[in-house]
Amino acid sequence: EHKSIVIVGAGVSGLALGNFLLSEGIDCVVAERRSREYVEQRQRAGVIDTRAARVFRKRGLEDRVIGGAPVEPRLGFRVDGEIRQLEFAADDHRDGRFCPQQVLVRNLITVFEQDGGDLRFDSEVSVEDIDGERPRVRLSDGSIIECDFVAGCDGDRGATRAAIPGDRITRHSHEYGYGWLVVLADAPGNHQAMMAIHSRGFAGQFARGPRASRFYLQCPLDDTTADWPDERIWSELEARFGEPLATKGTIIEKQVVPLRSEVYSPLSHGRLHLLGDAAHIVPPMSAKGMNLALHDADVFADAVVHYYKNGDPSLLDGYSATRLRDVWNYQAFAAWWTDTVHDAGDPTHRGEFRHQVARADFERLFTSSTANRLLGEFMAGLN
Ligand code: RFL
Repeated sequence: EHKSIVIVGAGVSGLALGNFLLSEGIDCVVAERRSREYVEQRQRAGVIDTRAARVFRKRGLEDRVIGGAPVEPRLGFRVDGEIRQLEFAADDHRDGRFCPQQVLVRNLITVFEQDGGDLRFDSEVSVEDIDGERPRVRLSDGSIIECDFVAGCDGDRGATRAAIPGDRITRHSHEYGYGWLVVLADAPGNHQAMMAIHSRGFAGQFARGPRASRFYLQCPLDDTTADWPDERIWSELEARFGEPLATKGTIIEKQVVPLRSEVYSPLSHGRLHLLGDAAHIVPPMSAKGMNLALHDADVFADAVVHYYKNGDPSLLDGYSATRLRDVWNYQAFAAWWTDTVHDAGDPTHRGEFRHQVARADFERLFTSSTANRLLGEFMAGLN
């Protein structure tokens, strides 16, 4: 069996890429290790930024793929219990959508299959000969697919990046030194986004569709979920927000995640190209993980189309450098924004100097239209 492109992983980047290539008539297959049910129910991100939404519009897929309410051009803060609304230029945010990741994923699967795409669930992939002219992909049922290029869209723990010899790829990483208790609950919020800057630590509530919320609580890296019984979660959220929660609901899921940034370089090796979490990780405070994955898929799809339509590999050859420029720009934003909202509240983690600097950075967003505009641009993906 031969395909032009084998896409490993049916997450956001793999499914978006599959749809982009299919709509251009390029023959591809998406192979996913997990079951369809598992992939369709995996709840993570919630915001499609303006840039990513415009990618779907440009490719004629906006109406079929994107759901959810428009992103409101404001963030609600509680700073030591005081209500502070941060407003952004509405134009930059008009096209963004509050769309839970699993809704986007389900829609991408539906559209791909309706349009005749080849999508194989329960197919764990390993890759061979990525250096050669004809890379091969082996599926868990024993079948082998030969291809021109492999798109590694298999996330942080996938098989494709692991197939690159260690001396041909470098991992650049940064640990922020704190974690988040990440909670998913059946609890609608009053706001799309509410965040607490507080001496007890950062807290956030972000809508995930009309009925569910993601809650985040800054916590020490060595905390475990055993340290966080449900009652402690609710009382700590209320202490940091300085007000009662609209609804508490049922906690569906909780986990402790360390906040970190990671970039791999280069993103291409032979005929393998990495996209999404396989290529880079951003801390969740930036809300860019899903969006960078979509931006990667857009740029990579253009490079592939250019190669097949014009016989010109230059965009594919430049894929890594093009994306790394953009990825570092968003890592810079993610690192600054993550440290700012944590240090502005918590003076203990990095000391009084960092605390005061972060407060100054945070206050400037309310007093300087230039600073405000820059944050708004990053949030919209337009910088
Ligand atoms: P995905 O979505 O993880 O998909 C990778 C897929 O590859 C499959 N796979 C394999 N398939 C075949 N063979 C193999 N050998 C395979 N190995 C793995 C996996 O089963 C999976 O289906 O990666 P992708 O496409 O790169 O997309 C990245 C995004 O999913 C990720 O960046 C975001 O979810 C990150 N993220 C957030 N991003 C945002 O933009 N905004 C947010 O608010 C946000 N919140 C979050 C998040 C991630 C979270 N995690 C990871 C726990 C909140 C959480 C809690």
